[in-house]
Amino acid sequence: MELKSLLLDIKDRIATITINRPKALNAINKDVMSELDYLFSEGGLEFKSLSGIIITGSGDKAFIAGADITEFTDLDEKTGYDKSKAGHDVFNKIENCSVPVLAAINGFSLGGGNELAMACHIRICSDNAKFGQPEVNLGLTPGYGGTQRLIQYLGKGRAMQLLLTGDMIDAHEALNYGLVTHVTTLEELPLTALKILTKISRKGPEAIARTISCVNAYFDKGSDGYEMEMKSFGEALASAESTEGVQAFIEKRRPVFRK
Ligand code: CO8
Repeated sequence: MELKSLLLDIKDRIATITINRPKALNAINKDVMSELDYLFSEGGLEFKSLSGIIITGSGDKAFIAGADITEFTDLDEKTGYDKSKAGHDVFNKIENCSVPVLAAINGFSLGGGNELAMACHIRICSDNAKFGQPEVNLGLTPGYGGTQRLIQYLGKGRAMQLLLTGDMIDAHEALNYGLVTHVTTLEELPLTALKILTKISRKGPEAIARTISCVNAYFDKGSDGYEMEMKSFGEALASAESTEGVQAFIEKRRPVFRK
């Protein structure tokens, strides 16, 4: 698939996906969503050859200022539901990706943009970043998981306040609330993102994938995360990856998990 609204750069096993609509503050339109869907589906990114994925926005003003509001005028109840569901499906693929996905938030992270960031496994931001779910200003509710995922990071009280007021919070509040784990300058944001993913790339890739699944299971009402953890531990223990990891510890050397 030819990418029109996303830029893709792959270096040293780390893919950087840049939402590239700076004039519309990188708002998620049909193209952005279908291109993200393509990248995170079979036949898109080759996850086996990757150790991390960064999602960021083009320019120095916005990560993503929401879904593209200009596309809302043609929607009705049925197509609105369908569009919301399509977005949920894509963001679920990102959340369940076997390779860690990090949102490098370089400015406004609003509405559907913040919902995308929350579907990623790790969020870091620049000090100019602003976060919010302003859908109520438009007489709308979040439609890409905001009511469900914001609670996971902020707790019900803070999430409810942000969702009901449509207020924005700044980078430091987001750090205090646990929505992001690092605040850096805009200039240092890409390097900080790379450092985190490079550190993870030295760990066992199967262990990383299993850990992501177990953590996600906690939030999946249909899964028993404790049971999954026990099963995962047994499988990990029987794997060639853990044989190498344990042997390397005993031999006092760095493990070689990837050829
Ligand atoms: N959609 C489309 N265009 C946008 C969006 C957006 N979400 N945000 C900004 N733009 C455009 C502006 O229209 C403007 O375009 P132009 O230059 O052609 O007039 C350009 O980007 C620059 O924006 P501003 O001039 O407004 O820049 P400011 O610095 O003055 O303000 C803000 C920046 C505060 C970010 C402001 O642009 C704003 O409030 N944007 C809208 C934010 C918003 O409400 N986001 C939530 C959208 S709803 C949503 O995300 C729901 C997700 C679920 C969808 C479910 C399926 C339907």
